[in-house]
Amino acid sequence: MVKLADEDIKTREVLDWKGLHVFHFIFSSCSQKLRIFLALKGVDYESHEIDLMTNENLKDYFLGINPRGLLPAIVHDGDVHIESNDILTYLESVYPEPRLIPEGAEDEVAALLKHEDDLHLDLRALSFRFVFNPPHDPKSPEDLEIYATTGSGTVNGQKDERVGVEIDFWETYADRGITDDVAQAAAEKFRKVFSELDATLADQEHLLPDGLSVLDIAWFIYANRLTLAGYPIARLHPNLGAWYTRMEEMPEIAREITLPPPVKEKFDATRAQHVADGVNLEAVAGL
Ligand SMILES: N[C@@H](CCC(=O)N[C@@H](CS)C(=O)NCC(=O)O)C(=O)O
Repeated sequence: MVKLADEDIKTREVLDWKGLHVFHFIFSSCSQKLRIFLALKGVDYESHEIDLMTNENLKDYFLGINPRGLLPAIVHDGDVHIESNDILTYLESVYPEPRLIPEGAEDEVAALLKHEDDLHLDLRALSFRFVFNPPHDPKSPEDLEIYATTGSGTVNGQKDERVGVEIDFWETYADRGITDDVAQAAAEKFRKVFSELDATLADQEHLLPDGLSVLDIAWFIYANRLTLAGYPIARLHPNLGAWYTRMEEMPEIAREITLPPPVKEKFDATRAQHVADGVNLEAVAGL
């Protein structure tokens, strides 16, 4: 679990905060996952929105809380926790009801959540190429210099490599955008994992036999983002498509994925334009 050490945290005021504070952004998929989890648990929290569109995550203040500069992050009674899946696992122990990680399935859930996290940059690539309108601005060399040099640069006292991975992503994005090859490789990974999930859902309602769990929340968020990207879930994976429809009707979920106007209209227009130009996800990835 990634609870930061005292020396990792430069924004010292948070060490005195009481209660649960959540740093998040409306369109951040990992933030949506955390907000749905908290809504299902019925847990109130103090909300701190960090605007990823204006690089607020690269300001001293936020890098002083999460040296990785990523959302979400939480402060709970003065402790800082980062990494969305670690945050969910931690909060499950603080707020055990209703259970969203079944007893005895902790290791299996951890392995499957790691699989989900490993695909995060693929999800980001498909989001940037096929969803966002206007496209996400690249980060400038000056922004990336700030990213590399601000905050403690450590997680649990050790030099953290994650910022380097992020900077690589942003440099490649500034240089080449998201190429067809990158989009195809990402779509192929999702097709594989969605086929596996589809097989699991052939004879059960949720991804674990015991009922709704963090796995449903985590994969639903990915499926939602890919739907916005134009991935044909119901056509390629009928059981997953039916599960998706059941999940999106839950009020705790619907609230977090509803796009405010004019964002939905812009995303719809982007997809329609991509289809008209023959550069939509289905065409590019041969789905
Ligand atoms: N492994 C991390 C991934 C977090 C992540 O990449 N978050 C994105 C938003 S979904 C972010 O903060 N991006 C920073 C940016 O866009 O500058 C987690 O699960 O928390």
